[in-house]
Amino acid sequence: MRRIFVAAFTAALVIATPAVAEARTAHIKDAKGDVYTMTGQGELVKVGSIPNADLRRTTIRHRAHRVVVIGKYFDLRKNKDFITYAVQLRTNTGLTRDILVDANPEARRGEIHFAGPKKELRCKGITHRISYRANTVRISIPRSCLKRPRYIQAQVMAVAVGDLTDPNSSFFLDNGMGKRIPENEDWSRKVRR
Ligand SMILES: [Ca+2]
Repeated sequence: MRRIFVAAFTAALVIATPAVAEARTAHIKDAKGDVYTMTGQGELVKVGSIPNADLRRTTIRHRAHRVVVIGKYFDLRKNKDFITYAVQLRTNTGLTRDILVDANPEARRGEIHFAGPKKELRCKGITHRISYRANTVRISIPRSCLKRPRYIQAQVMAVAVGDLTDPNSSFFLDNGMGKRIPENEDWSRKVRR
């Protein structure tokens, strides 16, 4: 039922904003304080604003040769957390790719992973950059790795896991799509080339 409602709502938005759907850049704002954690019973509970988890904004640019995604956090810092910025892209042909940037105390500059539905794939020329000063994670993907799509759509999520040596450590997640529920699976609007 929820899915049907979400689909209907998304369709209504698309109809209401035809001009905007043509843009080559999308900005997705996300609220402050909408970070969730999971209890021992597997229940998701909202915990407010947590460093390294609370997303503020995502910018998606569809350029001539590259797709650039910039995730901005409210507070990205070098503490003991293991952090992941996760982007899923979908193209007009139905191709989906997962792009993950992982960073931790041993690897502050982070590592990037590019994967299809079943396994990690090679993407020559993919780059990433984490700026703890600007609170951003920037990902740049050659369009050739996405089979030169006409348009792309994105979903974004941030995950932070606390000090792994601490048995009471928890994990935090924020869905960056601007809805106050972590289970949100809405895609961004189409960002065309
Ligand atoms: Ca947020």
